[in-house]
Amino acid sequence: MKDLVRQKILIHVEVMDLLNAQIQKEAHSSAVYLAMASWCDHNGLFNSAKFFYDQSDEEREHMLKIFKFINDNGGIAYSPSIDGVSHDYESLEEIFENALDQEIMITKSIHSIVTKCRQVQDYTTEYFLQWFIKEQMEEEQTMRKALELFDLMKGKEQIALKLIDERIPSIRE
Ligand code: OFO
Repeated sequence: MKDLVRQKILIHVEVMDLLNAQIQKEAHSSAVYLAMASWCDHNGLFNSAKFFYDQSDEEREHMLKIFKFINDNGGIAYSPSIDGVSHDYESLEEIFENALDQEIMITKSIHSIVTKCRQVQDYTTEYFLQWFIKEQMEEEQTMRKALELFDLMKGKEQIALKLIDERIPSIRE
């Protein structure tokens, strides 16, 4: 019986460890985005708050996707414990910068699991992770787009400043 169960394990044992570590990272991402949503809520930035609440939900979905994949393929998924979530932010821009860093870290992590899959010929997991590769590409793009908005605003501030400066000579009439 034990042998029969063992035959059902499609995931290489080293890859399974990495997938469990990834569960931890996705859960951590979810918690980090929740903290960001809270900061936005408290600062009256309700659209951004919704963005991060949704992002937090998505990360939990990612975590569950991996969790189910492990269990459905004869492995054992471990429920993650979360700590080290900061709530200290100075600005919305800083939040999006952190969010981009978070996504880049997750992308690298997914890629390194794929590398391991190839080394140990775990093609099942490699195939499963293709969805995550695409997802990470999109999520990094989303965060970069948000940061571009800040750059755009900075540009506008500069233009506004120049306009004010140009008008200064005419205010003493
Ligand atoms: Fe889990 O998708 Fe990004 O981090």
